[in-house]
Amino acid sequence: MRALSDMYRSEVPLYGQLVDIVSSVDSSILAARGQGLVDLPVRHQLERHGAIRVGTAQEMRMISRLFGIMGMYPVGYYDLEVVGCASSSDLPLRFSVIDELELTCVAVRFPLHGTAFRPRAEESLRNNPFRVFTTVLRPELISSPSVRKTAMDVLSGRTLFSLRLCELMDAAEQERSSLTADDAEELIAEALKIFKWHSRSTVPLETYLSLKHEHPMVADIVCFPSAHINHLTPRTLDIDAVQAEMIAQGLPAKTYIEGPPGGRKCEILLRQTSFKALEERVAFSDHAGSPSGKNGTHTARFGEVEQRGAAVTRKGRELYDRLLGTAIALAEREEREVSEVLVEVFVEFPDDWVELRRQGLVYFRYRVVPDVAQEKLDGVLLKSPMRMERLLEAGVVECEPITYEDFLPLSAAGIFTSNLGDESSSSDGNGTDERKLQNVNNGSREGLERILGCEIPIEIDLYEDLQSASVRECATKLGLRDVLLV
Ligand code: OOG
Ligand code: NI
Repeated sequence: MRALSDMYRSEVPLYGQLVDIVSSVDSSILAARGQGLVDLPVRHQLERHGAIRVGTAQEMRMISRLFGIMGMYPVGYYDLEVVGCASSSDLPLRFSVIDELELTCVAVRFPLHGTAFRPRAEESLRNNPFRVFTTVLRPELISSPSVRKTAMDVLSGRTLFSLRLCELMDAAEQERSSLTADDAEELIAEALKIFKWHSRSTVPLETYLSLKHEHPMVADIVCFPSAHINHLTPRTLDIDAVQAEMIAQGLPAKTYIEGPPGGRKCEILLRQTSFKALEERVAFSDHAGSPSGKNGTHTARFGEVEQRGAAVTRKGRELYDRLLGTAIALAEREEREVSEVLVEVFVEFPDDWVELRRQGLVYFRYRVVPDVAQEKLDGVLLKSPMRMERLLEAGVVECEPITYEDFLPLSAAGIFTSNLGDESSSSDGNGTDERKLQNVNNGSREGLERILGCEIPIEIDLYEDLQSASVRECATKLGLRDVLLV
């Protein structure tokens, strides 16, 4: 991950500038608390997420193996098909090509779906807080048969994984991995090649333009020799401050911060902002794949920063989605800033940890207070079934919100789509809001699972499991059979 971050810093200088802003903002926040960067949990300082887009099922399967070797596994299914259904200059979407899309079309669908590869265990997340949002092209959603054929032909000739990388991966996957330290280093060096940007296209300019006309994402995925990482996102303690500093330093930042509104005491889910994609020079090939002498530009990469809050329960997510949908629709109707309306509408989302817990809106990790005083234990009559609330009140158990480790690329767009009238929604016509939302959730999860050869866990289930495991651990420690959350 460090190697990737270094590579990206040298490729995209603005990324380096952003990382510097984040560390100075975080330092001042910590200084105000009488702390320094060293007091920040290590994972905060290292934490990054990146995104790549691959072309074929085979590439996706190989990427999944590679990430598996690195301790990262698929979590959550993201159907991007619906993202392109909406179009508004104020839409909280962060795709690098969205500006082009806004200009040209209303009903373009993103022919992509994907998952996030990340460590699943808490312990591993502490050591390796890295995730890669990975999407794969869905050729069946490319509307033009000739473009589809071209795309598949070009992709079939691409080799993302070097022979040496394949060998090293095979060795790493042996039951008793036979990789030496040198091999591991070589594996990382070979793997980095997959994520590197090449300012060279494998196709002629006309091919690039025809794919781009179908969808800029298709051109981005198909026309280059690598699955270049399109952004690498650091995590900050205060995204509003980072945003203000980005603007002050003249970075091409968006003005809108996506996700829940700012100004909350209890941060939930994920807030993100980005800066615009770079226009990069590209040298195009001729039909034989040699340099053609023709140059052009491509917007491949953008910058993003995020602030993470608590993981919400299903009930919390429903409330979040509903409020976000209401805010976006209201902002459209009244021609006001979404961010301003969000603050008003989100008054309905409790902003107090106790309230969030009691209403079952956020997941918490519970633990018996270390070295809890005997009189406190004596103060509660420990017998099953015991209510967690009682243990918390008595100071026998403490809790903290569980951090949200996943993404929200669809909530906004999905809800927005469901709030649009039929005439402006995409091809699936006049389905009910619920039906559209179901589409958002289902997409082709099974198709992706087939490619990956495994089930993709639903992110909310993982938080639920974490919470339940922490409750069980408390019960065991206290010698109780049952501790009830509600
Ligand atoms: C997917 C980006 C998704 C996020 O932060 O939601 C993502 C892409 O542009 O390939 O990284
Ligand atoms: Ni991102």
